[in-house]
Amino acid sequence: MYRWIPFWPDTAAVNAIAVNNIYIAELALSSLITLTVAFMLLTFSIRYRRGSTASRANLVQKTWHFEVGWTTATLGLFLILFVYGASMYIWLYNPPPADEEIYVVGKRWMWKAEHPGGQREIDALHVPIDKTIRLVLASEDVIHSFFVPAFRIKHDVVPGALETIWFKANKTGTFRLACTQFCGLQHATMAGEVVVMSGPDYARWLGDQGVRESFAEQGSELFRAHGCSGCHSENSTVHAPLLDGVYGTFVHMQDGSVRFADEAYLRDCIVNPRSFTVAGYPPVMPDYAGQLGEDELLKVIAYIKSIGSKRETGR
Ligand code: HEC
Ligand SMILES: [Cu+2]
Repeated sequence: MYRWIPFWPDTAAVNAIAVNNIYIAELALSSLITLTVAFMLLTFSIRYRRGSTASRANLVQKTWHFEVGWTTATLGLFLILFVYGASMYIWLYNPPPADEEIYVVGKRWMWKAEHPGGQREIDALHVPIDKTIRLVLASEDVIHSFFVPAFRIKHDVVPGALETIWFKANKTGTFRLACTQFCGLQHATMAGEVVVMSGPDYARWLGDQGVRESFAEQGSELFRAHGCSGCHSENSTVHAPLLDGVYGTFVHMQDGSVRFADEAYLRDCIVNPRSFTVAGYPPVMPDYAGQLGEDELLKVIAYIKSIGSKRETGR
């Protein structure tokens, strides 16, 4: 419908439709007002041009009605647009429950994606159509920005933090993926493609990757190899919390604050354990900053997310 607008990019996700609609609404309203003002400007210029016979006598009665009405109407219209835009923003930045979660690591100069089944790919992202995909984004080095124009999603990927975004593709095909944060000499080459496939095609693709271990299983091995299980297990002599089902709960801290255990929290626990302590436990957890790569951290986090859902500790 809006294909006639020059340079209109592909639209291949529900997120993109929402953004299109806002864009169209803004364009329409701005055009309407600009045209109205231009039209009146022209009309009055012609009507009161030098030499015209239009009356220039004072108004019999001065009225503010026009002025107030016109200003309030435009203000109201733009406020409606504001509310509409803000609600869309909230919708776009609050991931709905995901059908699938994919981990993406930005690194000079590539995008590395890892599927829950353990399938990995570089500078490419295969996803099924009509499914809500949640991406957990991490950076290995500097700030990158994950951008898929056809989905209208773009999110900075900042080292030392985990970000999440979501999308739901509604068109099969291959779409551009790019980094939009100048991240060094080869920044321009930090690009790839997103391949949206039908459900069966996607299942076949996953099966063809020849992986043996799921992402969480790889994390479970790291969990043992790095000694986490030595403290965080039932038969440990150290008084450390069991991590079963901690993901998605609220955790009480020693200092009285409460934190929500999302991916970013779990990452913080591992690389930044000195900055806070879980209530009721000694602050003995070693600092793993620098010992686990971003990739490995994501695996350990995926493992912690995968274990248990009931906590005996009753926290
Ligand atoms: C020396 C024992 C020890 C080791 C080794 C250890 N931890 Fe911990 N961990 C603790 C203790 C004690 C706490 C609670 C106190 C605190 O927050 O520092 C904790 C807290 C945590 C929490 C927060 C738990 C909650 O209930 O919110 C997470 C997550 C965690 N550790 C993950 C790990 C991972 C992953 C590793 C391995 C890379 C690891 N830990 C290694 C002792 C340990
Ligand atoms: Cu980059």
